[in-house]
Amino acid sequence: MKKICFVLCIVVAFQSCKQGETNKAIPETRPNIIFIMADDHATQAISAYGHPVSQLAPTPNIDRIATEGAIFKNNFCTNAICGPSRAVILTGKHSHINGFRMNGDTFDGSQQTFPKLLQTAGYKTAMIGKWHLHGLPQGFDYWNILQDQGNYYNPNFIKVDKATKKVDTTMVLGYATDIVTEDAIRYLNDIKNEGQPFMLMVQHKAPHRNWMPALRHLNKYDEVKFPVPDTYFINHKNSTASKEQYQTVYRDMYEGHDLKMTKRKGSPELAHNPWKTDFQRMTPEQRTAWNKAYQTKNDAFHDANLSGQDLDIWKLQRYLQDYLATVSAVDEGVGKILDYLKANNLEENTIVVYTTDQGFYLGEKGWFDKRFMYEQSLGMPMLMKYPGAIKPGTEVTALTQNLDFAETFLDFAGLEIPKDMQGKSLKPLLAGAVEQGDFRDAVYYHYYDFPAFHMVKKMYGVRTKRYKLIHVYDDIDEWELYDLEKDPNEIDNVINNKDYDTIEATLRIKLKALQAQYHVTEKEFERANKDQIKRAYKGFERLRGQPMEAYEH
Ligand code: SGN
Ligand code: CA
Repeated sequence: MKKICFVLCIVVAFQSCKQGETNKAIPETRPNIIFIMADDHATQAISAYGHPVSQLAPTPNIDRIATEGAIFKNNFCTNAICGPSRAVILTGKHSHINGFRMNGDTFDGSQQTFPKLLQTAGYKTAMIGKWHLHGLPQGFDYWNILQDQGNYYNPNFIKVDKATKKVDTTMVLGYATDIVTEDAIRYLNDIKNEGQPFMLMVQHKAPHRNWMPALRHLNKYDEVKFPVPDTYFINHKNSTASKEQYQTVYRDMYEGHDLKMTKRKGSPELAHNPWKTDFQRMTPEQRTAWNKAYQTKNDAFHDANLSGQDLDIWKLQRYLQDYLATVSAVDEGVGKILDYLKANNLEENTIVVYTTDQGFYLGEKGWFDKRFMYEQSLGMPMLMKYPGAIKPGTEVTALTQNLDFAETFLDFAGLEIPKDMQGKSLKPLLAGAVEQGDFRDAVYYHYYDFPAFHMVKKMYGVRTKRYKLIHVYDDIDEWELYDLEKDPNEIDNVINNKDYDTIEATLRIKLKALQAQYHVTEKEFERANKDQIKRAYKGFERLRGQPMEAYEH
């Protein structure tokens, strides 16, 4: 007994000495950081931003972050696609510097990231949910990630097995958003008394395609009619890239996989199901509840016998009902985390961020998905609260980016921002030490993933407070110029309008200056092989509007 007591005393003494040292080097006020990121969550679907769609499907918990802290009204991504945005967030560097330009790339995990820097400085670091960078996370004490894109129902998670210390992939029963939230809360509970600040990344799969709501939300928006965007049936006469995309709701969504359409009940033609993986993952109970909800709605759809634009609008309604129902579980999860912080006295000293990897189209221009440099996908919702430093109700109108997140967290943690990071800390802005208009005069963008899913061509450009200049290249070579004040829907490409010649010239100079500032070289503008492009168009053409046999019932 004496011996045990002696060993215990030594351990306690050693630990308090270790903590004492840490505390001396870094002040105790270092905030905890909880970074919550959804996947493809449009600004239009967060009620704090006020868009009419979100008013019919409010997000009261996410909105709490805005009410208690700051809402960013002009936050943008540098490259509107999943993996690249995540790599920018981790490194504070543009895609061409961190090396992750498109989804198929592999993230060089050995490079500097903000979680690694926080970990070295004594933070406990964790990453739970969608990772999507290929390769395993580095710089985290704990991680538990969804395999690949992740599945909504009974998803596979990859983590290090505690007993064997080996990396293990296991199917976890339940709904992805809930599992991620629960693991985040369990983690917080495990570490809250360890005396170290923490940085936790909670990264949901929802509301990513194919928008499968939780069972409790399957009927949530059945009765809601969402507004049809003015541009839903636009003809894209001023933009070849817009004309040649494959992400139009009424042309490209798969009837089964995306729209959950089924044949009329009792129909004999329900056998073939190329998208059955999601469905097959479900338990019999889940599948029964799912079938019941959708078959009832689908029978009503068949009775209505819709065609033409009525059918196109019905598809938009089905898309939005499902998309927003998947958002509901995310919002509930955010509420649980906020409640946990409050109940455990962690609220005062914890920064909470809510964002997503990039914006998304909810029918604007007829589209779903992202990739383009237009407002819906270039824009990224961003909310941040920190009672110690951010005044409730703060509105940030400065041009900010996902490129700034790493720098901001390091700054709040009292660490030096490495010189090779390319963004700027948002801390002075939030403290009112910098005028909103002085923070940044333009943002730089570059999307590379072509030819690929949705066939959105490569493009780069510059956006200032009022104007946007885009160069679309690869199998075409086209410039687009928009006056966001006069034409917020970006349908009037004024590149050939003489009245804008001076503005265009100024934007071209700005674009060159940004490319020089961010060390962009000629090799970033390589074009794809022509045959490869042709083959891709053919391949994706075959996939357009896959028929409803896709879901078997
Ligand atoms: C999947 C989706 C696409 C989506 C990409 C990239 N198709 O391929 O619609 O653009 O992911 O999304 S699906 O039918 O498989 O859902 S990202 O968020 O990972 O960048
Ligand atoms: Ca995404």
